[in-house]
Amino acid sequence: FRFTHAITRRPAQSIIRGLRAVDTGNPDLALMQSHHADYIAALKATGATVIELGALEDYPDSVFVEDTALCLPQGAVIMRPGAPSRLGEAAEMAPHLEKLYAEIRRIEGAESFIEGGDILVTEREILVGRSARTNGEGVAELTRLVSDWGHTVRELHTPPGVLHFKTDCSLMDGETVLSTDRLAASGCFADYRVIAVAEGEEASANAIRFNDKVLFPAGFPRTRDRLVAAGYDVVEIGNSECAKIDGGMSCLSLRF
Ligand code: CIR
Repeated sequence: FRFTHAITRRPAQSIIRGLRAVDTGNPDLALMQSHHADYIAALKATGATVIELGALEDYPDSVFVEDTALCLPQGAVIMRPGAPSRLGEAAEMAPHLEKLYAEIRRIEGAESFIEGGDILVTEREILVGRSARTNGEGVAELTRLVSDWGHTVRELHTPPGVLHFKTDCSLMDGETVLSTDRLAASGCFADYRVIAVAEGEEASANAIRFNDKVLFPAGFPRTRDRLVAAGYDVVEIGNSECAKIDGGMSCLSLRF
């Protein structure tokens, strides 16, 4: 959760065609841009360098850069998003990571699909939830790619109907995760301290610990209060527009 860099991408006008499980109306671009600016300012306030990439109109969901790559200390792995409309976003990210990393590896198998939103990196292991976007072949290929970098991958299941593994959980520090009850009930965090998301506030499980701050979606006061009581410095960021297309705090950046 200590990072010197983040990569973000400006939302495109095509964001109104962003994928969503349930249609509750299109995001308002101007409001999303304002939330996005607040998000970037919060990252920078911790002292990190933020690389802000330009909008990609051909990819409505490209603001959600997290899904395109996994950034580890030893190198970066380019993902193969399982959403057909998002597959090309990974190739758009690769040249930027090539400038920053000595070693880049790629998920390449024609049957392998994996999105960064399904990957939670803790200080001990990499947890990957299979989902509608991430399959067993994708997890197996990632496992092979990172093993000689010293990483262990543990394969889990994203709860049914939940977009990504990290839709329902976030790393708060080396031993603590924020999680919904429906995900923690699977026992996947038995070796961690778990802070439970308040009932009815499941949409706040996707937050990020970034250096000394926790970036947390606005509008979930009971869960926010639990984090504050646990000693975290919580910064609330508006997420109403990203939420309409199933996006949250982690999706909006690559962190390394
Ligand atoms: C999608 O369905 O792919 C986007 N509308 C939302 C992606 C959210 N990304 C993430 O959780 N890492």
